[in-house]
Parts: sequence; C-alpha cells; structure tokens
Amino acid sequence: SSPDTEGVTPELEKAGLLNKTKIAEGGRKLRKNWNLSWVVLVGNSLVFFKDPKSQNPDSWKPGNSRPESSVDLRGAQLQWANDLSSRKNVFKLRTVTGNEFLLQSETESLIREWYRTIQNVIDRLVSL
Ligand code: I3P
Repeated sequence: SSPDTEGVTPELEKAGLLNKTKIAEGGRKLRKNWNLSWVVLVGNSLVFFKDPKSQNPDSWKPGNSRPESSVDLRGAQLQWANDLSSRKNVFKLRTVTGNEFLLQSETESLIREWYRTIQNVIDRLVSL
C-alpha cells in the first residue's frame, strides 16, 4: 500500500512527453520557444518538467525532481489551435491568470487523449 497519508497526495492522472511553448503571460503575448517537456497531470495542476531525470511518473511527488512550472487548471480553457501553429495536433491551454500554452504531439491519438483528460479535470473543478 502507499506510504502516503490517505488523501494528502493528489491523484496522478497522466504523465508523458509533449512539445510545449508558452505564448502569453498574463495576457501579454510571448515569442514562441518550443521545447520537449515532461508533463504531469496531478490533482488540479498540470506540471511541467524539463529535466530528463524527471521523466517518470513519480517525478511530481514532493521531494523529487523540481518542476519548471505548474498550471492551476481551475477555470482554465482548452481549445484546438491548429490555426496558431504550423505544427499539427496542437491545442491551447489558457489559465484564469491569462497564461497561454500550446501543447503538441506528432501522434494524434496521444494529443486527443491529453485534451480529453485535461478537459475532464477542468470540468470536475467547475462542479466542486
Ligand atoms: C518562430 C518559430 C516557431 C513558429 C513561429 C515562428 O520563429 O519558427 O517554431 O511557430 O511561428 O515565429 P522564431 O524562431 O524566429 O521565433 P510554430 O512552430 O508553432 O509554427 P508563428 O510566428 O506563426 O507563431
């Protein structure tokens, strides 16, 4: 059984490698800088790691690898964004604070699964 005290550590929903770029910060447009990122969906947050050592599902746990950044999904919006990039299979994530990210994969099924899972978390947070 888990060493975690019941209910303290949030549930790991999903983890994997995606191409990521931030395109806005607080509503201000940023220059794109695409990078491969280890993305972890846990609890109410999407957590990004750039460290290759972080590429395992336990990386998000307290005391393990330090994340590059973290996004609060409460009130966030997702939309397909093939108009915002020359890349295929791209969606945009917008936070309530006006931060915007593009997430992309060469594999359509994989990006669809990420979209669906993140949207489910966003929907769940609305009703809490
Ligand atoms: C950008 C870079 C990005 C590209 C972006 C370019 O140029 O080529 O990869 O986004 O297109 O401006 P630079 O390296 O000089 O910043 P995509 O790969 O998503 O198409 P954009 O300006 O149309 O967003």
